[in-house]
Amino acid sequence: MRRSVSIGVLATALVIGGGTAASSLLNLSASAQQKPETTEVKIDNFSFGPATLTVPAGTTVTWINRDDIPHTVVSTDDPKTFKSKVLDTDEKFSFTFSKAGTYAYFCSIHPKMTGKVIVQ
Ligand SMILES: [Cu+2]
Repeated sequence: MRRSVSIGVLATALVIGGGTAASSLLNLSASAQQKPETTEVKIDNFSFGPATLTVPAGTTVTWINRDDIPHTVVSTDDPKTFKSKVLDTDEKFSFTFSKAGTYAYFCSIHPKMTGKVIVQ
């Protein structure tokens, strides 16, 4: 009786231990392959920061206007890959880059403001 109880406890511990190991293995592969990355570009003082951003394909990039002046985020290609509305202070614009490539963009209100997203 006592013996069978302790075997039962051991078996339970093994199942719990195995389950934990399996799920952390699952988490590892999920973060390496499936978890969408999100990266921020800050707009401040008439510039994009970082001006050049390198991300893996599938990344969602969010631009946040921290300037007290309205700005836009518009890709330079034609047709436009992405084009934000006019972003007021603290407004955001997001775009998910699913294909590899180099995406140059600028602010259509202040065309001297330029940036680049490199998708690998
Ligand atoms: Cu601007």
